[in-house]
Amino acid sequence: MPTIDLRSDTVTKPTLAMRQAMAAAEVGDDVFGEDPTVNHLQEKVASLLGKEAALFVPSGTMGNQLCIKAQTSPGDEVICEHGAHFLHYEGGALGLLSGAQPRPLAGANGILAAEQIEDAIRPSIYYYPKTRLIALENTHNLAGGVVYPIAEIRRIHETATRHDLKMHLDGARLWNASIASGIPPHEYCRYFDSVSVCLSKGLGAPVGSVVAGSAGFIAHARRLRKIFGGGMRQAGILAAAGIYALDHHLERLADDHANARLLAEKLSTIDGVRINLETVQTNIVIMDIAATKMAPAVAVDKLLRKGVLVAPFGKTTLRAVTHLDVDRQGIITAAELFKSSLMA
Ligand code: TLP
Repeated sequence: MPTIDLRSDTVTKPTLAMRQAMAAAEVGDDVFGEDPTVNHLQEKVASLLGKEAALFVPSGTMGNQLCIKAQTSPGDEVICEHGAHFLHYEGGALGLLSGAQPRPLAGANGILAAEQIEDAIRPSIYYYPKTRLIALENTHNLAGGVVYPIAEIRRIHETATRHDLKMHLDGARLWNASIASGIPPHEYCRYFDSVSVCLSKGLGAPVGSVVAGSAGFIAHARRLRKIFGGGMRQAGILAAAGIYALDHHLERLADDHANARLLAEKLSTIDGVRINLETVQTNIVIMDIAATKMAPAVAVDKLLRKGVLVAPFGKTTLRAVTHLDVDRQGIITAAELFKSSLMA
């Protein structure tokens, strides 16, 4: 029986060549700033994102939370889209770690318009929370991997500048956005004060994210990383995987996008499955199976028995994510197994 794991692009295993790069990595104590491979990764990512400095962190969650903590005070408000990852999948860390509160707004397929943000900015009257930060997500996970249009980011940035607000980008899948749109990562990042990108999603590294910003911001983030328990020692072994991933797995994200498109097109022909093909722009496919009358947990179980792993993603929806460890043939097989599972 095949195992086709489409639960997330986080499930990839390091390739042999990646493991060899990890084994050969020069290391040092990174809490002392002495790991040459970590330093190399940080310089490489800072340069790709067009920022002064960068910091290697254990996860995308820590990346987001460090960036938010560094730029807010307790009682501040963070404007975000209502499906933002940090609202739903980071354990309530915004309130717990930063004492800030979210101001979630409903976007169109995850995309907020500058006017919506402008309307949500608090007047400076003493009893209001202080609007401090605008946090965007590119690609937008819950919306189905949607790429943020750069023209809208530019308009949002104009609004932020007019109101003296900071901008944070959850760029866990910024690499996918860049490959899909042809817009280099640094072009997106110029509008943000802080950016968090992941190495362990589509890029296929086993662990790790990187935050980037000004040198002053990164010095602050380094202190917060230690406080959050994220100071790592001979982390060059992990950073080497990230360097390898950036050198070898970036361009191939286009294959994942083509596979997601193929999967979405095949699945949308199944009776009772509804997919908004407009949102299938990168490596994520979200499908609504309400009309099959099958609960997502039941569908997940049926598929599991046939060797296809997908994630329940809402009351009536499932999510499938394409990645390095699933090829085109795997997608074709998965689509057939979906058909027999959901129609039976
Ligand atoms: N997303 C995971 C789950 O948590 C849902 C996934 O499988 O997609 N930002 C975004 C946009 C993310 O999608 C994720 C992970 C994170 C941040 C957090 O990254 P990690 O898991 O490294 O903490």
